Amino acid sequence: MNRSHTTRTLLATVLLSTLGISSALAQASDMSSGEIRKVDKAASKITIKHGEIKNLDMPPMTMVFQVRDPALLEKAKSGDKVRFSAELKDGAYILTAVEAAP
Ligand SMILES: [Cu+2]
Repeated sequence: MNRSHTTRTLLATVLLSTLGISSALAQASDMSSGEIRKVDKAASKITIKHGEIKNLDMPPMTMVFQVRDPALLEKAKSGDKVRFSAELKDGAYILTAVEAAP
């Protein structure tokens, strides 16, 4: 009885750490590359000419993203080459992270 409990606990631990690793990898690969074309602070929107966005299954294009984090709006400048993450929420494309392209 003790042994099987230990085995189950071990399995759960292995499973959890595997999930943790794969979600970290998923986050890293969810970054897409692009170039900022326009920052509209009043409307909290940023236009990005982007490459393929794998997690959104989107081909390269130039489009407008909504921004919920004011810090992103402050940092972003037209012409910046960036890596970014975006998500589809309530029918809107939201920019969730932006960093300078390596
Ligand atoms: Cu797009």
